[in-house]
Amino acid sequence: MDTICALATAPGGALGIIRISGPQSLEILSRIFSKNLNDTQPNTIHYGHIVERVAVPQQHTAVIDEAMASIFKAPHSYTGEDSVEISCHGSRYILNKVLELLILHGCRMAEPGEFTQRAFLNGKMDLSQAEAVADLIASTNKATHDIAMSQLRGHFSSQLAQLREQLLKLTSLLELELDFSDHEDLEFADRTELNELVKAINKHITQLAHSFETGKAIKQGIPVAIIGKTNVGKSTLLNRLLHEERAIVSDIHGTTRDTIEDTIELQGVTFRFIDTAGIRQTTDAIEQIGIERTYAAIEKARIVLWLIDKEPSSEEINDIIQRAENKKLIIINNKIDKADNNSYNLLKRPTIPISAKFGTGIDVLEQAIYQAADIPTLTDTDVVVTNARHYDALIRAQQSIQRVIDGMELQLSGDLLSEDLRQALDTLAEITGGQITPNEVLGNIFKNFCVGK
Ligand SMILES: Nc1nc2c(ncn2[C@@H]2O[C@H](COP(=O)(O)OP(=O)(O)OP(=O)(O)O)[C@@H](O)[C@H]2O)c(=O)[nH]1
Ligand SMILES: [Mg+2]
Repeated sequence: MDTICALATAPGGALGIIRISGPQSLEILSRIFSKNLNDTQPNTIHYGHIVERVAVPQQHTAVIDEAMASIFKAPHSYTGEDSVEISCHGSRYILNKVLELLILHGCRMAEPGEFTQRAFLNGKMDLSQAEAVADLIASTNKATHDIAMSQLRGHFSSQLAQLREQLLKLTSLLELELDFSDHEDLEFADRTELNELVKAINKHITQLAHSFETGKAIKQGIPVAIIGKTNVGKSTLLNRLLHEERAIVSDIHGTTRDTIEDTIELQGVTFRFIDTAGIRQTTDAIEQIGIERTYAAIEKARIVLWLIDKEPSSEEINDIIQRAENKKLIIINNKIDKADNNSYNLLKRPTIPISAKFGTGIDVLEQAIYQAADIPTLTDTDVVVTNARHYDALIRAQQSIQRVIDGMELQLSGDLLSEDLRQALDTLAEITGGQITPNEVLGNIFKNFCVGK
């Protein structure tokens, strides 16, 4: 392992932090620091100067900055290696100069995520925890923060460890069965315990895989489509929810032709609102494409806000209710400031009365949207899968377990089931990187990290 360095903070602040990690950390630091810190105690902080020792035209020492150096020694550091954090002033010139000096004296610029990759390779964390570091840095609200924190603290890893234990137990029970099958009188082993165990494992994996739907929505923002006929006030509502004039509003029917998306936070959860082209019969080819996109937006949405400003026809009601099947449908009665008619005979469903234009009823609507999202109240040990790589592995593990269940129903013998069990174990181990992880997988995981983490 060589010694790497990188800027860990965004340049331009009052202070900047430069990180160094690797066996030569202290040696290289000492070459650019006013004190020799080669044999210093770990977990100490030292005040001094970053210096450039110049030989030509005459020997002198240029002071680059005042700085503090924090010293960590293997294995008690983030990466598990000897490491240093230099904090100095945040000037781009100073930070570049320090990096330049470090490289001159033997450091290499770190790749994105390389510090965390080293932490993984040195056993400081497993792969799912390393991924949680990136999620934590990217978290923008309480929900994404809580999930990343739970994963970083190893709650997902310990559930996987528990599954592993159970799978190993299952394997050994099957082996036991094989041993016994030498005795003729024990030909048909009692598989009650095996059955219960495999079903419990299946249930647990399925639960984890299912949480991905919520996890993905929380991470990317819960998609909410705003739909309805032309001119009912969809774009006005979008603007109202976003507190900005995002979409064009006019009294001309068919103003919005393409979908418009933007996100807001409600009670610590990100929602992605999609304003759509109003639904009507049209001969305009472009508007028709827009309406197709409206239907696609409904399909992708988790929540559908259907705006009306008068009694919808039974045709419209049937159409929307059919399209929004399996979605949370919220029917909104807009333009109540006009108060022409609020009595609906055909639509036998509750509506939320609002005036998008004047802001009436928006609080109630926001509350209804939040509730429709059905975000579980997460405790800090709850596990929600947010990573597609983990989801993929869980699904494959679940398929292996399903084959075990099917095999057991067919009374297959243990040696025929063990291959699928092994596969389930291996697949789950991919998540934590418990078995050798191919370099390209590691590369893919860490390339999206920031440099310096
Ligand atoms: N009085 C009143 N007018 C509203 C209200 N909401 C929207 N409007 C008006 O209704 C007209 C249409 O509003 P938009 O927001 O453009 O309607 P839309 O549903 O996006 O229409 P399309 O994009 O054509 O499908 C505009 O003149 C708005 O000012 C409301 O709550 N009360
Ligand atoms: Mg519009």
